[in-house]
Amino acid sequence: MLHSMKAFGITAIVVLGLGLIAGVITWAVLATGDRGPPAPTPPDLIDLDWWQHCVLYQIYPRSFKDSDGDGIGDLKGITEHLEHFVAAGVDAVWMSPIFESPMVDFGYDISNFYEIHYEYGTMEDFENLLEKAHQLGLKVLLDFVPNHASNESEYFIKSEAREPGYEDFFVWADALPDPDNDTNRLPPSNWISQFAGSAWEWSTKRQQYYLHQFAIEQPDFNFRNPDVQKEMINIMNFWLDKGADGFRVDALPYLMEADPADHGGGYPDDPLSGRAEFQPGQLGYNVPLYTKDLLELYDRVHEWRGFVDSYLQANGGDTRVIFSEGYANISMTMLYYGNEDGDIGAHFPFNFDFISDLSNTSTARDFGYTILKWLTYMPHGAVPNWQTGNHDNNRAPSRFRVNMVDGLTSLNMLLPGVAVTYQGEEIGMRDGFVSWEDTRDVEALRRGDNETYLLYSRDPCRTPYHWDNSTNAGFSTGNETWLPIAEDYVEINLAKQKEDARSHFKVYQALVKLRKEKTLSHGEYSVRALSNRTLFLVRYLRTFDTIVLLFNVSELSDTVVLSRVLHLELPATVVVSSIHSTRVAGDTIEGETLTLAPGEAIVLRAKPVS
Ligand SMILES: *[C@@H]1O[C@H](CO)[C@@H](O)[C@H](O)[C@H]1NC(C)=O
Ligand SMILES: *[C@@H]1O[C@H](CO)[C@@H](O)[C@H](O)[C@H]1NC(C)=O
Ligand SMILES: *[C@@H]1O[C@H](CO)[C@@H](O)[C@H](O)[C@H]1NC(C)=O
Ligand SMILES: *[C@@H]1O[C@H](CO)[C@@H](O)[C@H](O)[C@H]1NC(C)=O
Ligand SMILES: [Ca+2]
Ligand SMILES: [Ca+2]
Repeated sequence: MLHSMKAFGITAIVVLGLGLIAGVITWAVLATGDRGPPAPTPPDLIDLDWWQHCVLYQIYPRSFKDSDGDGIGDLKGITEHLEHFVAAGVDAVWMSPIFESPMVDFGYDISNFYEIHYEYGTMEDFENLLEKAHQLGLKVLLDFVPNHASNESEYFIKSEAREPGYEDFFVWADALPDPDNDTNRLPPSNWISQFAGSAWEWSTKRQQYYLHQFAIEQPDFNFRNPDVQKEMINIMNFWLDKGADGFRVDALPYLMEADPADHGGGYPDDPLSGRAEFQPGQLGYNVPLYTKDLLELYDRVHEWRGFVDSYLQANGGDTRVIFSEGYANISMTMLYYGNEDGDIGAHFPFNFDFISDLSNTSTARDFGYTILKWLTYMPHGAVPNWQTGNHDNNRAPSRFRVNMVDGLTSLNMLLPGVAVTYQGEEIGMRDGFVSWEDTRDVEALRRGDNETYLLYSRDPCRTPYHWDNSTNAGFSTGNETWLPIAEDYVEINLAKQKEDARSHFKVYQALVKLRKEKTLSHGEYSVRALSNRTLFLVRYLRTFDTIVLLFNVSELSDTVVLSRVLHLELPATVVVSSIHSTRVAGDTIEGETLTLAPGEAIVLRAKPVS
């Protein structure tokens, strides 16, 4: 299967092999701090493909920019502001779903996979967006949501009506009899939806249950049906033909469920977790043995990778990519890269470890451990990626501490591989407060009540982008916005940060610029905790300057001994520092010790290792 990918695998292996091909050639080194033209690329450093070291920015279209005053972000708003990505130094954007949808789950419930949602604009608006983005040198990825459709999609309506060709498009099953009550019916299994309650919903029309791993309005496709598999390829093909550069693929761990054929014709119950803190019907009550991480789902990912690779071969142009989304443990996550049989999967699975494994109580040792976890488990030759937030989780400055913003951006930008930015992170946006009355997120509404909703709500990280300090933060000229604007927009906004001498945005820009150096695109890395409070990340590549990040992740100041930082030869020069640091770019660091304030991060340029 998928022979066309082999070439990619080999390229990636060579690229990530990086392993300092033992001092092959010595290049003239430019003096630190006095930089002339960039050193030429040694012939043995392979050119990376566009995605392998890109800065990838997630746009949440509903909250990016409203062009027509209805309080909802839209495609024209994005198109008008594409220059922002160029100014920031972003290479590629991916947009949360823009397709026709009843918006129960804000676009993750798609009713027509081939149309643009009317609140976001028209197909022409999308084509204009794509054209301008490409002119500006930006790649544009779409969100592909294969697990489910909206129950208002033609697919579901036809399937519910048992129209030939669609009858088995979704996962339908008969009710089970209730042994205690002849007139009652029971769902086919005890499976629980991600948004709480049974994952099975009764259809009066069809007199059967259908499966929905997410909301009742999001019936799961039946991936055991070859027609469904074909339709997914058709959808991808349609958007690649439009010019999309690839896909972020949604919710993959839930793609497939146990096959009744393997279980005597019925759907097996998930085992109970036995955890007393969960009530029946609450996520966590069951262990999702039959509903999550099924090995067969990876075959679909391999197939999609094969499709985008063959599309490239047939149509030329730049590589079309697949970045997979799924919250799973490290071994199941790594399988998205491919398996040991040589079936290559996604270009990479998104790395959520900064979100799932770390918080404001994490020490520098926890940070080091988490970073090395991914790099340790990742298959040889694969491309890592990093991110500290997205549209499903509280924003990083709110989960960690606000004085850590620049340090987190530094880690993201200086670690090997792809740096992912969630809309607003480049200016250090924090969670907005969203009252119960203003709550729109289906997960908060279905899992929580007016007391507990903030435990589940994804609204706080989705409040509109802060362009400036004008009404509605410059997001919209309307009287109302679909979610409230976070109150701190007067202080935290892009226009101000462009003016201020030091700002998160300027730190972001400086880091993106630094990323272009060969040390960061091609170099080796070392990550280590110097104490519970401070960690270092060193990037080095023989005759290229060594780049060192020191980051105090704690609430207390910390004095570190610089001779313990691998490959750091003093004096070194500050290139970037967090905005509250007393050090500024150009400062020389030469003492034996260095004291870092709480949350402080500094990035140093030092002599090459050879
Ligand atoms: C979709 O599901 C919701 C919730 O059960 C229901 O109210 C609505 O009528 C359904 N729509 C269709 C077209 O079946
Ligand atoms: C039996 O089930 C029916 C339908 O769900 C319900 O209306 C009825 O109250 C149940 N009877 C008993 C004794 O629980
Ligand atoms: C990850 O989950 C899978 C199945 O969900 C399980 O078989 C495996 O042991 C887990 N691995 C780790 C490292 O926890
Ligand atoms: C971490 O954040 C939570 C709220 O998100 C807060 O209650 C707690 O005090 C914080 N802990 C530390 C050590 O900062
Ligand atoms: Ca609008
Ligand atoms: Ca599924």
